[in-house]
Amino acid sequence: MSADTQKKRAGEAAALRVEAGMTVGLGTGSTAAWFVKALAARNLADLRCVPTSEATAELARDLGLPLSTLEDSPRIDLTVDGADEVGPGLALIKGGGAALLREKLVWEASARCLVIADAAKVVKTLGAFALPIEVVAFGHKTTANRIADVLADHDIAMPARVRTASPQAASDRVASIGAQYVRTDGGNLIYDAKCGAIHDPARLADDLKLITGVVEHGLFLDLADEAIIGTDGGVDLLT
Ligand code: ABF
Repeated sequence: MSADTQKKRAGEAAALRVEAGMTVGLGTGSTAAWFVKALAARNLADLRCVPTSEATAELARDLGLPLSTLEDSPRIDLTVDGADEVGPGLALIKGGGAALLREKLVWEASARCLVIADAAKVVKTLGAFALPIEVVAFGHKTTANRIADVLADHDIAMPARVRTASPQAASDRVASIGAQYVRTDGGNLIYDAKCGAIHDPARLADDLKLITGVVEHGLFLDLADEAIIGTDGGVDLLT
């Protein structure tokens, strides 16, 4: 069975957790897209939906879901979102979709957070997936040097690399410095750190946040309440 079928199963199972009248955080990525589609199909009354990216906002709008903002809906009942890795204790790596900052802001405003993923996302140790780190564009190369120093303190030798758009996308844009860089909805850059294995996620998370120029990182720790994992046989629940 394909990963996409597993993602669809997880997304559809998560949509059944939403009740009429709820304020719902809508995640970003292909798994979250299955959730958004299934939620729209339920036609629940009096929903308020807070998207975690412009891409999700567009999808939700096209499907007729009523959108709100974090400013207008600061208390969210349930957020459903994907992840790049689901580790022990529901520690996550997120940010492959370059939406980690808005995602984390929505997650932290939520009473409950539900992760949805295909089976391959479940890992014993975080870090095989490169850790996304959101960095302000101004002076980003000097910030990258400071990130490298912190990674070295965590025995991670590989330097983080700035995420670039596909060559085709880059060539399609007006040639200007930085045009080839992936930009987040907030206009920042993403650096991806190939950590290999992260043995102390909490310490790494704290150290990264202390770096001037780092806005946020993709370690989501103590934020997920439950995970619905799509499998070939159906769905598994992790708490
Ligand atoms: C988003 O979902 C990101 O944080 C994460 O990178 C992505 C996972 O993508 P997909 O669901 O397409 O595998 O929330």
